[in-house]
This record gives sequence, C-alpha cells and structure tokens, in this order.
Amino acid sequence: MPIQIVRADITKMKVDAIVNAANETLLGGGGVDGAIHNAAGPRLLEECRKLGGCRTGEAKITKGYKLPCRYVIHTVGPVWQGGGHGERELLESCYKSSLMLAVKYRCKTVAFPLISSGVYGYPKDRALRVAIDTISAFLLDIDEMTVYVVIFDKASYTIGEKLFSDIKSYIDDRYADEHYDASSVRMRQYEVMRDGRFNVENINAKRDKKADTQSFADPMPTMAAQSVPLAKPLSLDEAVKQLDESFSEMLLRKIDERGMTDAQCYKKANIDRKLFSKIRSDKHYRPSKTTAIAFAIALELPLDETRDMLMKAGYALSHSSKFDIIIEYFIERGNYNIFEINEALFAFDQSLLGA
Ligand code: AR6
Repeated sequence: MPIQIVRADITKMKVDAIVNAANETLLGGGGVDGAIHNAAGPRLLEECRKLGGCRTGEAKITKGYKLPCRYVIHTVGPVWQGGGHGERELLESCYKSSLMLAVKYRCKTVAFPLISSGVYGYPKDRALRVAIDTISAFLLDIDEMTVYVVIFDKASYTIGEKLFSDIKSYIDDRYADEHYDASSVRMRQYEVMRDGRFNVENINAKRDKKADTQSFADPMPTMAAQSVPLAKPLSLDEAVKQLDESFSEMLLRKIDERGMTDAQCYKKANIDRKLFSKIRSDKHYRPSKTTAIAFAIALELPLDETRDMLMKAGYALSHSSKFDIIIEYFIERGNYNIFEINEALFAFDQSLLGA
C-alpha cells in the first residue's frame, strides 16, 4: 500500500528512512527529535553539527546510526500561528523536500511523524490532512515507494472532530439493524442449504486458494448466496462453470468504461503496481476485502455496484461490521477520497483500504 497510516514509535521502524521533526539548528530538542537522537546515539548529533542548520520547509539527510533505519531525514516544520502565516505551504514543503531527498537516496520505505503537530502546535487533524494530501500527490509520479504516516498518540487525534462524530452517529444508527440483518441472512443461507441447492461456500473455498495474503475476515462471507441464480440444483462443476465475470474481469472492464488508465486506477486505490499486475494477469485472482473495496472506491462505484464488485470476490457489506458501515457512509456521500476514508477507518481502529 503506497500510503499507510500506522500507530507506532518511529524510532523503532525498520524502513529506509525516517523523518525527524527538527528545529532550524538541527541540534536536537524534545518530542520526536529527542527520541530520534536518543535512539540513534551521539554520532547523529556530530553529523548534524556539520550540516549548518536547516530552514523551515526544507530538509537535510544523515545516516541512521543506531536506529534500525538507514537514513534520518531532518525537516523543520512551521510553528502554528493561527493558519494565516503560510503554515500550510511550509508544511507541504517539508513533506515534498523530505520525499525528494528520499527519492534521491533511493529509499523505498519512508516513515513520517506528523510534523509540526507537537511542540509547534499545528492542529493534528489539519497536520494529518496536509501530510496525506501532499504525500499522495507526490506519489502519483513515483512508483514503488511506501510511505508510513506515523501517529504516536491517538488520544489527542481527530476523533473529536465533526466528521468523526458524524460517522459515529451513522454507525450507531446502522448498528441498531445489526441483529435483524445477521439473523435474516443466516436464515436465507439455511434455506438455500436445506433445499439442496449448490453450496456457494464450496465455490468460495475453491477460489480462496487464490486469495492474497492479506486476508480480511468478512463478517458474512457467504452472503453472496443470496444472489446466485438458484433455478434448479446444480452439480459443483456446473456451478463453477456458471460463475460469470470474475473480479479481475469486472475491474478491467470498469476501468475501461470510465476511461481511466490502469495506473490512475491503482494509484487512486492506494494499491501498488505489483499487486495490480497480479490481479490483471490472473483472471481468477481473489483479492482481500480491503483491496476489493479500494478498487470500488477508485472507480467511484455507487453502493449497488460496489456490492456487485465485492460479491465477485466473495465478500459483502453488512451492518454488523463497523468497517462496512464506514465504507457505506463515504459512498453514500459520494466521497471517494481513499485517504480520507482511511483516516476515518484508522480513527475507528479498522483495517485500512488498499493492499
Ligand atoms: N514516534 C512518532 N511520533 C512521535 C514520537 C515518536 N517516538 N514522539 C513524538 N511524536 P514534535 P514539532 C509525535 O513536538 O511539533 C522539538 O523539540 C508527536 O506526538 O516532536 O514539529 C524539535 O527540536 C507529534 O504528533 O515536533 C523542535 O524544536 C509529532 O511527533 C520542535 O520540537 C511532532 O511533534 C518541533 O515541533
């Protein structure tokens, strides 16, 4: 997944480069800067002394010393002064300058803290938005790089924001239906089995062999049973033959119908090129649920088409899963920004979209 939001201590991350939220002297300080210097050992400071400082919005690179990463990219974020003093532009520039250095040093994996969002006072929700927007725009032109946005202290993070309280009440409303939904689906499944009609689970199991490694537990994986044509009992062989367009075929058809290029689609889906190629070249590829939804979002499919597409991969959306309800929330509002969706999923401790 090209961009991942993770909760971690950045000093522990085994990536090519971590980014330090430094100050203009580059001689260390508190917050993440202090933690990085502590973990790297005194030779980091020795190298920093030779750099002659760094201007706000710019970045410089050093080795990682005792850290598990190869490099530390030091950037200096703006001090928040209410938002009217070019803070956003300077913060964007921190991300861009750091990423340019990462490319120059052939880094494939880079981890950023939320620059300026601690001592420098940039509101965390806005700092996260700037991080995600800037990194995703940068990655449009770069393949094969994974960028981690590291959130350290979740308690203070965005959950109090309006968007999230809206989502919370949306979830609360939908959860009310949960028991009804789950039991009615189980009942339909039971009826299908009892009538001796073919068992979709067997077919799904057969296709599961091709599932990618990042599996995602679907709360009701057999819900696909509802829409399978059930005119007369079929043997398993016959049933398999009747499986119509596969996920991969549907995906490629929709990309064409929308006049998108493959790259536009997988980038918008936050999926890396390698995984996309696998799906493209294997007609029977069965993606994880998060991957399947990521493509539905990239294609801006309405809810019914999203459901169809998920069904092709053996999944459903249900009201007994917070994850599913959050996805529904965004699709219903026509908000197909995968990074915003991921921020919300992250805030609710759910798996993120993408690979
Ligand atoms: N891993 C990941 N994120 C962290 C960690 C960690 N170990 N520790 C803190 N954070 P800050 P700034 C988060 O204050 O606002 C220093 O003194 C933290 O929760 O480190 O850019 C410098 O020398 C917050 O979200 O950096 C400068 O003088 C984010 O990192 C000044 O602070 C950034 O918080 C820079 O202030």
